[in-house]
Amino acid sequence: MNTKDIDVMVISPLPEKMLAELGELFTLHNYWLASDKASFLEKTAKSIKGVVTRSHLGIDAQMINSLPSLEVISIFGVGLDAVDLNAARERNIIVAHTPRVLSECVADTALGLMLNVSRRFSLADRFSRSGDWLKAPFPAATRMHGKICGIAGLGHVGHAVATRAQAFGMPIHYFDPYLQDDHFKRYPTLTELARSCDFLVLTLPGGADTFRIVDSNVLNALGNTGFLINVARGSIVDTEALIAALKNNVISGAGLDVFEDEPNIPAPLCQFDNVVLLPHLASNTVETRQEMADLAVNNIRGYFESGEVLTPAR
Ligand code: 8YV
Repeated sequence: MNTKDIDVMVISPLPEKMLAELGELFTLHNYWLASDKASFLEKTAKSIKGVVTRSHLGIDAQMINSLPSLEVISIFGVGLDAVDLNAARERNIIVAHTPRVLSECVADTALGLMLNVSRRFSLADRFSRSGDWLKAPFPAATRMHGKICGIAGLGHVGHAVATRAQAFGMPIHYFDPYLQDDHFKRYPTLTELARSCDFLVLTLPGGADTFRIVDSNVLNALGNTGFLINVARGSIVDTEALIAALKNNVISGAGLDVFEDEPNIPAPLCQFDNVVLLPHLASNTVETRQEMADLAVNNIRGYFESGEVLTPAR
């Protein structure tokens, strides 16, 4: 089926190859490139039938409602927290995203952060480069294997973290309000999970239900031998509470791939030697980004060719 006369708007930058593929399939309108967004919308809004956007930028109700012909939103990414799903539902607009294809890479990153904060690899790298090794040996760090891995959110990513942590001999404890897996020890609250574990790994979805649920109570429960790992969304953690906890040695350290106001990282976080900071790279490998791109393109193509997307948001 020829889809070339269908108008599709791209809201955020996308991988070059993916953009080229979309450009071959549809008439593309690159909102993200427009310097005057208002006049761009005035000219194009009426005819736009499909939107492609990245998960952490999403699409809000105002934008959805400014596109009267919109039928489908394809998200490059799994997170739905930045998409106004209610506004889409009200108009029967289909929303698709890219679950599963990125779970393994995100879990790899979680394990990398766990090892890095406990064994202090980033700090040791700075220590080695600076010549400090010539002055004194690097101090002993904390063992990871055998410690308790607490997973908040036992979806695909949470399970992939569990598989890896088990290979390190780590018992798995978890908190998930909806999902259950009897192989692992379940806790009814996040605070109880934090109290029980050595590494608290966040793999929950972002959004109103999880907004800043990692607060000072949870951090106190994690305690001064515990590490916080966030590969989910910055919004899940109360950043001020985390900074205070690090300042007062309430927790032992943190490994963070995501932040409340990305790409802005609060300056105090950069001061701590027991914190490892990453620029939201968990899914960012060549292979996984290609699989995400293929799925996001096939979702929007599938919708216009057969009326169905492969991986709808539920
Ligand atoms: C990306 C993500 O960094 O899929 C998600 O929800 O957060 C990541 O994979 C990115 O937003 C992809 O667009």
